[in-house]
Amino acid sequence: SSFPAVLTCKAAVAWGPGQPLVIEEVEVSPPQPMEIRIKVVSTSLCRSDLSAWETQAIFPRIFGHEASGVVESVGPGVTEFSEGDHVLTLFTGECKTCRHCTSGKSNMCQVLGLERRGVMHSDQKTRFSIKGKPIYHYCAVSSFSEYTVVHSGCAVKVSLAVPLEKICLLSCGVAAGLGAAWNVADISKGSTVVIYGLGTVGLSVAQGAKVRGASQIIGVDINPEKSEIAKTFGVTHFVNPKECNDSIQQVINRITDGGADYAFECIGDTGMITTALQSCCQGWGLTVTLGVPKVNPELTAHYGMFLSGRTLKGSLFGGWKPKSDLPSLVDMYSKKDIQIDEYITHNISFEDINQAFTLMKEGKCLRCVIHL
Ligand code: COD
Ligand code: ZN
Repeated sequence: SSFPAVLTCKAAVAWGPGQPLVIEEVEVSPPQPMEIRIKVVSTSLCRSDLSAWETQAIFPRIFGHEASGVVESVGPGVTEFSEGDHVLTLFTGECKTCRHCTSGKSNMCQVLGLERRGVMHSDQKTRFSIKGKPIYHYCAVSSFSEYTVVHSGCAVKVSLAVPLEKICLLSCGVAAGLGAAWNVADISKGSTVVIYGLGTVGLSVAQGAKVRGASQIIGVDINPEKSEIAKTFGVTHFVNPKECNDSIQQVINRITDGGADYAFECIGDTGMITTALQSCCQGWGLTVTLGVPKVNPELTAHYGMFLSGRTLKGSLFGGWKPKSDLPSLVDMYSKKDIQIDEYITHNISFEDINQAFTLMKEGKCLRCVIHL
């Protein structure tokens, strides 16, 4: 096909922190070497988009990193994708050649890892502009746009048979939670699990624990409305810290006879990591962190926590190697081995994208899928 040209499309632009997004006409450059341009089909709002929109300083910007779409054109050197392929975007990529990608131990790609400056990995420039003025990216994905450009290592091809408007959730939240349960913690049958924060990420840890046959799955959340929906994903006990007279760790230690086998932090609050450590058992208790803290990134924990044999383990994207591993999760979904649809509490049209931000701020949704 002929060399792709600049195109113009609608994108939801954030002009400043916390300011409602504005649907604007943006210019999207052609894919550069080893990049692809994607027509976004569906994208969901993740808590990290909301946090970055509220707290970061890089503007104007196009958020969105949990998305599915169809390849519109490919840049020079791309052989892995062609026009019409169905893809999921990857907020942390996989180059398959760096030390981490070849280690067999890590998904922290050194070339295409989490991008924090709002530009493309290859040239530190943007592929979006309005009248020549650059519009910054988010996590090198920026899916709140009808078209976006990503590095070919930041997308994965998926079967044409699965519905793109559902599997976009595998691009971040659902996969992150399942991976934390299966890859990072490797939950064993009959074990006890406590999960702090019952958003899509925490409830995906719950689903992962249920699939592994955990005997108790305790969910902790300050939003009482999470109690009912949590059962759908396998949560057996719901604890609301606001309704406890004792400390949360005391409550968990009582329910589990001395602490859970595994604790997961899915709130993004470093104080909760200490509580999580205190609520897993001596000897082998494992605390896994998934959340990115918005404030106070430093941890405090008594050394006794570790002296008594507990472990604290960090993770990004559930330890999945995104390109190598996501197709198998898509297969599991098509065989109904994992649930995704149940996390979609709202379907929203692109023009109404700000509603998704409001719903998430108010704690009234799990995932809002935005249809472009
Ligand atoms: N105690 C108990 N529950 C709480 C508390 C508290 N103090 N504060 C908030 N909660 C609950 C909320 O009521 C809510 O139910 C839940 O915690 C958080 O859920 P959501 O829906 O807001 O967020 P998620 O599930 O989409 O994501 C939460 C993370 C913190 C995991 C997320 O923001 C994050 O950091 N993502 C992973 C990091 C990452 O990979 N980032 C790169 C791209 S995402
Ligand atoms: Zn995310």
